[in-house]
Amino acid sequence: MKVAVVGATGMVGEVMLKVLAERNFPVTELLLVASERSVGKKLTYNNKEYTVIGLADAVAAKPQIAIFSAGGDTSLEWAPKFAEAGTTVVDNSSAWRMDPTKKLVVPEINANELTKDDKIIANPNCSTIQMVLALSGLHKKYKMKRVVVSTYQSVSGTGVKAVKQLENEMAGIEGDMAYPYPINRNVLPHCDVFLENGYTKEEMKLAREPQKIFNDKSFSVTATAVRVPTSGGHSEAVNVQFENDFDLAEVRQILSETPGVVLQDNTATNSYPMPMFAHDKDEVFVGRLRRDESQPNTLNMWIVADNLRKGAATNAIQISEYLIANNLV
Ligand code: A2P
Ligand code: 11C
Repeated sequence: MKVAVVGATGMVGEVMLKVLAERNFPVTELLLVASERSVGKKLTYNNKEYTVIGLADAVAAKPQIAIFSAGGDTSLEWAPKFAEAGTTVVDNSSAWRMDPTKKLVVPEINANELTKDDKIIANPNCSTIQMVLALSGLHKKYKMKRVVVSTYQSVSGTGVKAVKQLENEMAGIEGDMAYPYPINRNVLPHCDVFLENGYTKEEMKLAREPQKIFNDKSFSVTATAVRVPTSGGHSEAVNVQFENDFDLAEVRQILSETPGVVLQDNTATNSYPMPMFAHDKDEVFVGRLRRDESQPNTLNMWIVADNLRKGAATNAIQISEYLIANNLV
């Protein structure tokens, strides 16, 4: 496969290169693409040095797959140009996710919707991916009615500038701020921009994307997204009400059989998911399972994943692997 990684110099791009190499992705030719600022820069993949190229040269090279993580504006402008040239784009930005003509894919849930005609495929938001994957088997069995999610999102979700802000604050160094307030020793109820309805864009991604991924509008999601001073790994407290009652032992069984999910739930041994365990892992970790005693058919759970891996790079690469395995590129 001739593969382009667009945004190769970024935080997600770096993890994409690592994951592609780890999974022995069938790369025969690799194009590393970034902004004009980075053209000529050298990057390493599988112990080999590559020179970063610009977008126009990458389109002209007609890769079979282009995996994008270069922001929404870059995707809006350039993904159609790649598609026009015959390249299948897997895009990690929010640009195409809610476009009704584009698929929004978590491979374990809905990769079977993909066809050869899908030339721009959207990767969901990181906090959405881990939540829907953990809920997928339970939704099938008990049918979700309503989900209330509160997130505890790491600074790596915002990008390099935010990681630097946390590091500077921890070291007592003054520097550029990615957030309107300090993040060290603080918690910001503010991920992404505020919208007219009072929610943040991140909260609305969590509210809207799951219905599209499950192709099911019969349940609703409401979210509060919060930034916490962890460097990597997003955590989520999820309260889910089902149409049908459940048995906790069966819930555990379903979760332990859900592909990509790891059950980590033993209060006797203080075993529960945490960002420090999820770091550099591709799985979604689930624990603190307990019945909500305040209303029927309702479960409380705690979900953690590495937001740069399953939340971004790994999911996009799994989509690409599915395309190849099913002769869709
Ligand atoms: P560059 O490093 O040249 O700015 P992050 O989200 O970690 O900031 O990374 C964003 C990625 O998207 C980087 O690789 C960045 O490249 C790339 N990028 C940003 N803007 C553009 C653009 N206009 N054209 C191409 N790549 C872009
Ligand atoms: C965060 N979820 O942690 C964001 C980062 O829509 O892909 C990814 C933004 C997106 O703030």
